[in-house]
Amino acid sequence: ADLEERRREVPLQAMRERAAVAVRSSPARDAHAALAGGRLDDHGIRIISEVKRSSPSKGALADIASPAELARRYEAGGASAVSVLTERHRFGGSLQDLDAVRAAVDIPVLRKDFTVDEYMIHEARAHGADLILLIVAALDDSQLAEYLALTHELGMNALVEAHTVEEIERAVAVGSRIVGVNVRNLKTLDVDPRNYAALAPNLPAGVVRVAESGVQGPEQVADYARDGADAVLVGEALVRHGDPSQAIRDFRA
Ligand code: IGP
Repeated sequence: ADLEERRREVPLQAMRERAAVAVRSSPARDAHAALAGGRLDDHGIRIISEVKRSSPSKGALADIASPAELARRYEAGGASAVSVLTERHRFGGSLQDLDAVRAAVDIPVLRKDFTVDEYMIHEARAHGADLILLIVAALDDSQLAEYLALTHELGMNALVEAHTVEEIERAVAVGSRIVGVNVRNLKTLDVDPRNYAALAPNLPAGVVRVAESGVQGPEQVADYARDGADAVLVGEALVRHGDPSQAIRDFRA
């Protein structure tokens, strides 16, 4: 169902209560710890593996019969987190997909959607999300600060997504702890992995650095790692791969 419909069914105050129940019964998993680089005995870069049925630029990507099974394969391959698209119209996702994935794995789960208000943040936590997406380009500074604070209050982390130097600066200024650089141009939808190297020097030490989009194979993952990314978010290449566990092992080799 769409946001307006969901709001009628479960109004804000009721959703707040559901989130509060979830905070007590099923606290958020620490996505920041899962994505931060550093452990010497661990190899390679962290992978955030996405459950993505379709996209506006490519249409249908994969017929995912069981998001839970796919997420279990991601986890078995060594993924550090799972991203689940919950937006319906453009990405074919749902909150049911989020519920199913959260119940299937032990790693942190990202609710991937266009967060536009407080309601969606409570809703994410009520559905088990450990991490939410905040897109800098879609929010003003006070919304960004407010939504980040609420996310942290609910025990979650936010992946704060930027596309430009200015957006990185705005993300950092409000205290983001995990910043993603999406190499997809939002206007043209063109993907250029070189954008990561160009923008990454603007990410201060201390934030977890995530490279988003544009991974076709191990080569791009290695490039992002060399350019200092702690983690990389991969969708299409994994949902299209016949053996997603092996794909992740290859990415991290
Ligand atoms: C994954 P790709 O090229 O591996 O499928 O990209 C991810 O970066 C992409 O799904 C994404 C996205 C978003 C989707 C990044 N930011 C915001 C929806 C909304």
